[in-house]
Amino acid sequence: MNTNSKHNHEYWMQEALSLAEKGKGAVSPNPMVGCVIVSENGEKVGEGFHKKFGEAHAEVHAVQSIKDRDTLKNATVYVTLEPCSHQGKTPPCAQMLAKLPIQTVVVAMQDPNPSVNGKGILHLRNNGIEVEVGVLKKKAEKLNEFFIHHQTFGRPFITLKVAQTSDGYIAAADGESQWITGKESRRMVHQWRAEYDAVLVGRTTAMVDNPSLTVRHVSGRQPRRIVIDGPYELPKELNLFSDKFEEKTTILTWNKEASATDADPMLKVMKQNYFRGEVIQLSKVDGHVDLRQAFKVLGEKGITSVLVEGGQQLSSALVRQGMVDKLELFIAPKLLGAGTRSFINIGINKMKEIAELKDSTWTKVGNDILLTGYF
Ligand code: AOF
Ligand code: ZN
Repeated sequence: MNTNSKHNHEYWMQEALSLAEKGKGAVSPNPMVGCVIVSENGEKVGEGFHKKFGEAHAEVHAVQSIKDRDTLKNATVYVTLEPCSHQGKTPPCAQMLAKLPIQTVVVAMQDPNPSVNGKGILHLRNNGIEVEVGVLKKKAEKLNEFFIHHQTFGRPFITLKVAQTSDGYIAAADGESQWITGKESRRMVHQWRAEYDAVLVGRTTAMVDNPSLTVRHVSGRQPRRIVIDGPYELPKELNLFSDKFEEKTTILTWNKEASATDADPMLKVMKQNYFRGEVIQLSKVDGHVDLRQAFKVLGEKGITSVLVEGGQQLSSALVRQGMVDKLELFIAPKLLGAGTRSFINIGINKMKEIAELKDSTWTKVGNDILLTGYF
């Protein structure tokens, strides 16, 4: 068997990608990484993936899983991300691999992290190891779209999630919106909450829906909950502030009176109500919290992804300012006839200004359909 054929490379890289995915929800802000080691005669002899933030990298687990060290001779290592070259929380993987009697390292994509970014590949090549880059690159990039975005732009990847009726309404005339979609779609959203670093809502949604934004119906870790409250006036009794829930709720405000200390009387009351919050003071632009600054600060705090769950005003502002990366739009086979129309108002009046999503796909979820697309 020709162990280096394109077909084999893709086969083993797919295994490594499937392994990487097992780290979903547990490794952020670091990437999901998987690694498979294939011996000279074409057998898989080792595998591993990055399991938890701050712990051993995928390559280390894969090498540790090898039973017979002799099988490493002239072996091929498949890894979904360029092996690291820096001393971080763990020693550099490229250096570790370069000391093994392996022949080839096949990498799906270069690491966008500035402390690696090609240096891992260079180190392997300088030590006589063949390196092939780009096998299943698109899939690897998709898997780590949050990590790549955060490393490249320093701010989180932003997804806008919307549920609407088939006639385009996001709420009834009386403002009620629970529930437009079916339970399968709602379960999917809870799964996403467990996978995104943070969930964000605007002030009106917090007031009208009083959401908890917690993960239910599925198991998984809780995301950070973020609410924009420019004037810093939301009632302290809202679920976001008062539920006995350990995950922090972050309030983004322009109000200069707000502060993160006990000198802030509102925060003091909220803390008595079990609030484990954080207040981030930002600039005011056109009467609203400076969203660009908000995401920069969140990025600096290690938040790589944000799921925006409403409402219309916040969503429109984000789309207008070009900050939304992905749209997840659920469309239910239901009609509301009159109500709040269109999940965003982005001021497009002419056909020639029409906005078209990229890489769009349609998926059936229960009785709803889900449109996924990129801005
Ligand atoms: C991971 N897991 O399997 C690989 C990573 O903070 P450290 O020391 O864990 O290093 C994190 C960086 O290492 C990460 O941003 C990425 O550039 C590189 N590769 N990271 O957490 C892994 N292979
Ligand atoms: Zn590493």
